[in-house]
Amino acid sequence: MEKNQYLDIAPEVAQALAENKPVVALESTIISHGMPYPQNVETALKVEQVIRDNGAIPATIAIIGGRLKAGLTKDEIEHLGKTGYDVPKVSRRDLPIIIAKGMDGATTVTTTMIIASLAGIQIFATGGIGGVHRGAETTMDISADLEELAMTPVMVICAGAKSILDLGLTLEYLETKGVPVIGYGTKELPAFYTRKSGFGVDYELDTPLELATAFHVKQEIGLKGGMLVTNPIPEEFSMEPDVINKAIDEAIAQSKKEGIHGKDTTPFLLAKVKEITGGDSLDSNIQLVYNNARLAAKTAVELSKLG
Ligand code: PSU
Ligand code: MN
Repeated sequence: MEKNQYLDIAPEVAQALAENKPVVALESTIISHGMPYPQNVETALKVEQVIRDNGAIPATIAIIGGRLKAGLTKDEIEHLGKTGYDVPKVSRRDLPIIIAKGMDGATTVTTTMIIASLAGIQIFATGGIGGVHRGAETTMDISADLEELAMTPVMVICAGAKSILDLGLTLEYLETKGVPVIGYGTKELPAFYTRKSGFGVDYELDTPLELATAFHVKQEIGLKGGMLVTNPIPEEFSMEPDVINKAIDEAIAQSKKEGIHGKDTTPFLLAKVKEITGGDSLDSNIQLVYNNARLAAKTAVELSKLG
């Protein structure tokens, strides 16, 4: 693979890719904007270990000093976690400026997919994706994550999307863009903190081999874009739908009142939900990330065998 002049692939990741060994990408907005310090750093390091324990090499992705990094050091992860909200959240439109200015940046699902793809990594595990926001018919607030899934050949394994979004419209958008939405062991879209949302997915697949095969076929027939795998939070860590939905409604009301918009909307809503629900939602959030990392590693192992 031709190396991009702005890209640094960590030696261990580069070696795994050269030997066609399984690699899993991880995002960094979840570290800087998704969780408080020090839990964010602890989780980011442990999720890498979970990937190793399941037979793959982790590549946490971020922008450090204007360099696109596929694979971070412990110190770089610590830096992003400690700096938190002061690290810019970087989506597709922000990327050239952050690089040109030599800045640090936390990558969203969108930019993690872009950098993973530049590095030659095909599988990416995270918590939740962005989507069509509630009220998008007037605000037009639709995450760039959906367009990226339509364009960039990376499988994203998440726990569904939070109902801070309009889940029905998010699914419609993905359908229009030709992005397969897979339920792992379920026919229903999970809603991050809960296993169910009331919305159906396109297909249920039940093993890492099935996931890898479907993604492999998509590449082989030359279809551009990725695939979205939604993996329900394990039962024992899932939250009461009433509790979480009430918190989300409150958070949305608060964001309207404060006139929050643009790239601040998602981090604001996530922080508010966490504030309202206390430590419970953080615990669930951490556990579902580990659960997605396990599935991503196993799927990467199968994909590497398909060649
Ligand atoms: N949704 C979550 N947790 C997150 C995010 C979204 O449940 O951490 C982050 C991801 O990095 C995602 C980004 O790609 O927010 C989407 O932001 P926006 O809606 O501004 O596109
Ligand atoms: Mn937005």
